[in-house]
Amino acid sequence: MRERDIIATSMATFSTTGAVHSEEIENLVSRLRTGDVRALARAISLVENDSPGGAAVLSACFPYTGQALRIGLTGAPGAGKSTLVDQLAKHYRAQEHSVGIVAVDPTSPFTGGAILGDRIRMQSHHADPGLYIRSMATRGFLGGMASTTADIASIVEASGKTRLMIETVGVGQDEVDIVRLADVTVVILVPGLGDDVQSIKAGILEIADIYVVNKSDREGADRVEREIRSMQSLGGHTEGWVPPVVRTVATTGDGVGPLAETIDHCAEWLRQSGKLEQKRAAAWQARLLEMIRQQLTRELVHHHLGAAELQAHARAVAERDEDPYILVERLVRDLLDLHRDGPRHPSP
Ligand SMILES: Nc1nc2c(ncn2[C@@H]2O[C@H](COP(=O)(O)OP(=O)(O)OP(=O)(O)O)[C@@H](O)[C@H]2O)c(=O)[nH]1
Ligand SMILES: [Mg+2]
Repeated sequence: MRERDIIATSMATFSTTGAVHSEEIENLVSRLRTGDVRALARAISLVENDSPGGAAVLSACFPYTGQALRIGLTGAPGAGKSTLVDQLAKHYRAQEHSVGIVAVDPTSPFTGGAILGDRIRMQSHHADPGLYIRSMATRGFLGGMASTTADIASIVEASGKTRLMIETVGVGQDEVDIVRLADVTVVILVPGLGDDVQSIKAGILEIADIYVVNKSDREGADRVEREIRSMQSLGGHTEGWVPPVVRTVATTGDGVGPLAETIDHCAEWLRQSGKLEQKRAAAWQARLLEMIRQQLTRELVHHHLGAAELQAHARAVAERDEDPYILVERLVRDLLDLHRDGPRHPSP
């Protein structure tokens, strides 16, 4: 199929709902495929704001995803993630890769927030069409952080990027979920934060494919590396892979070449061993569940649970006039019944 036909086919499903101007979306996705940065930004906004065209955009982008290598990078605030991501981007650009960066949680006190930081970063790459950086605020997404990040990453990838980096702060549950979107996960540690390694031990054991000791120009890099090694005796998260430790100085670029090689090596190992497929399927399983949850909520809100009704129910439940368990069951059953009898799914 020609590219336009592929996009048109995925559009057809959505145009029947009448909610989307399919031609406009088709046009938008064709444009972002040719590297039009404004089209890319607009497509992302549609999804980020949960606009009616969002699902259609994602569906039209979907056939063009799955080829890029997705690298997740996480670490404490100020660990040097953005600096390192920039260096990796530079490295990949020199290798003729096109690069997309999605930075999540820009609210760190260290850099005054990524809004400022990323604007500065954007400037230094300003004229490079092979690099796209998008930072996401952490305000309440209907679909949850991980799901929205995944969607945005897909759109960026569909624009033809072959290396996709997802940068997140910290190692909380949200980050673990986000990082699950990645093929290869890099956990960044730095010397001089006391028992930092110990305190985030559980989280990083679960997700790290590669450890980076950044700020290795500082004292204490040896100790961090030793701590990582001693934790590793407890076992890694992917069977058959012992996460390597790479030292870097992101500000000078020292160690960035070896880090890129280690990432490639890990990706190759994942591919060869069949673990990459497993990882991606597991990520999709979590995402599908999340998407179903989202869609049900949307339908519910759309059909018979407006803000006013929700508020009325909430008040009634708080005053013990209504049983929430029975209520929720009824709402969902009504929704399903509605669809069974409705025009979109006629009963046999
Ligand atoms: N000495 C030294 N400083 C570094 C190194 N890498 C980064 N820095 C500095 O550390 C500070 C934080 O770097 P960022 O790249 O903004 O760190 P980040 O992890 O992205 O920070 P947040 O996004 O705010 O969490 C900056 O002042 C960097 O210049 C390094 O290897 N050595
Ligand atoms: Mg940063």
